[in-house]
Amino acid sequence: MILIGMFDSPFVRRVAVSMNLLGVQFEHRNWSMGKDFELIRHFNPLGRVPTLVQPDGEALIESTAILDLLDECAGPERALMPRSGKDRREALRILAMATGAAEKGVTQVYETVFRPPEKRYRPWMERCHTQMHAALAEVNRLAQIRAGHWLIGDRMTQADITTTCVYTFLVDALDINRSGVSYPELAAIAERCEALPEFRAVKAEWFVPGETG
Ligand SMILES: N[C@@H](CCC(=O)N[C@@H](CS)C(=O)NCC(=O)O)C(=O)O
Repeated sequence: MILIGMFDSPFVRRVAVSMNLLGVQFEHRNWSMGKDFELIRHFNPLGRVPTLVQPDGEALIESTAILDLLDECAGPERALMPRSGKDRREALRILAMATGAAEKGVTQVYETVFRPPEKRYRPWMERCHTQMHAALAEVNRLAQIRAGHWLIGDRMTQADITTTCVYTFLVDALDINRSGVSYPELAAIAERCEALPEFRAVKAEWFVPGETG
């Protein structure tokens, strides 16, 4: 399988980490959504990453859909999402908050990278900033309840993986802890996960996207 997209993207990285944890081999195409737009569009008309090209040539898009395929192939015992019930709903809730925070972070990055300064609209940036921090605070609150444990149950799940990828991305790209805001429980989860080889193997420096980068 071929995974398209750079590992500084939380969406690409959560797929790569999940593949590592599940022992799924993949080739990586380190293509930038900026300068490699046309290359990406060749596999995904939407021009987005992650895109996973399967052995039969079919390209799967949207990290959630890709993770769903990985879990299905792994089988119910090894799947990274809880199968059903309260644990699954709780995991989905954490994922919605964490990926929502990442989306609001990505929007803020694009606003500065792709728009000339005179076209930027400050109230929109502030709204995204508020939403991102509110979502992070909510995941941090949920993590506080589970302090010292995995977010769901007694093993690492997709909730921990995605939370870590999002937190690391937002620290790297937007320096979210500046101005005194901090998320100690998220930092603790990230520290625990980032130390694992499956995360370390797919860590990339933050790369500012753009038409030439
Ligand atoms: N909902 C998507 C979000 C993916 C996403 O936002 N990817 C960004 C990189 S972090 C991208 O490809 N942006 C280019 C664009 O949307 O034009 C997913 O989960 O896969």
